[in-house]
Amino acid sequence: MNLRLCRYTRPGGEPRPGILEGDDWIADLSSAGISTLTSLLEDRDPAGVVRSVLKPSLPRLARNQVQLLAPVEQQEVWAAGVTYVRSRSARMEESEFSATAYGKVYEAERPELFFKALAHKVVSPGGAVGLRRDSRWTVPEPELALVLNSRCEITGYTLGNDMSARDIEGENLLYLPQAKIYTGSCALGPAIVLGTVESQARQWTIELEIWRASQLVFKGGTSVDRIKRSFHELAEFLGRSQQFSFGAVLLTGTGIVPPGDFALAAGDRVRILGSEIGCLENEVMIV
Ligand code: DO4
Ligand code: MG
Repeated sequence: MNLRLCRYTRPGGEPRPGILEGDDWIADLSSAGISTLTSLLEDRDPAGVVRSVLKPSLPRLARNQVQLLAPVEQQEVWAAGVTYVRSRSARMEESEFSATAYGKVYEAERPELFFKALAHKVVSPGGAVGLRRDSRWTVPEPELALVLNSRCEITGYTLGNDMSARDIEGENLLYLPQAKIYTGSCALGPAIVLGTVESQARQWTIELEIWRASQLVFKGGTSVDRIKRSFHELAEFLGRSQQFSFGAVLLTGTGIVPPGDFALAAGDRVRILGSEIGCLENEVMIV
């Protein structure tokens, strides 16, 4: 059974690490002396450490009495782009001047990697992701996220939403940071799956649902195995000549892009479902 490491808080309390058990329970790891995700993920075998403390005597909390937080503490969040054929074609269609750059980066040895968010800006499960007020065409990008320790080793997997303003991105490649980095542009969660190797994670699927009032206005899915590059390759490039003292989270790119005439609206609900990981659900708000 996979272990799903989460971060949660009770009203007025400090964030704590826990293990999600089914849909309804969280085992409190802080009662076993594990006070942060970061320290656990630095261990050579985080799944082994958790298994050794996950006893029936460990206190459990009902999930509906706590608030789940994004499973990130001081880690920077980075993202890879144009790792799926679907993303390459969407980018080439939206941009008049930069189509060649997207075509080239898909084939190149060096991947596209960009900074996405500081940990304290990441939106938690149930929080609101943002729509820039100067964008008319924003979409969610549901992505598998690699959770890396300070040695840039993959310690687990979570889900991420790389919210993207396609009109701003498509206007000029140099506007990419504005299209990608703004209030509420990155959500992570609901948990980090530990103890899984790349070959297993590549069997997973990711699905996206977008709800407007009670209508399902978009549904799509992809297989993680459609990612062109290996996870090791992406992590290795990120860690080249760059130190992450607390580790990092690396989104691996999107393979699901809604049709060109679809744009998110305030009040929409975005649900990203990942095999083994769970569901990352957020409401959309103008920021
Ligand atoms: O260069 C554009 C960003 C691509 C991206 O975020 C993705 O493919 O997921
Ligand atoms: Mg993306």
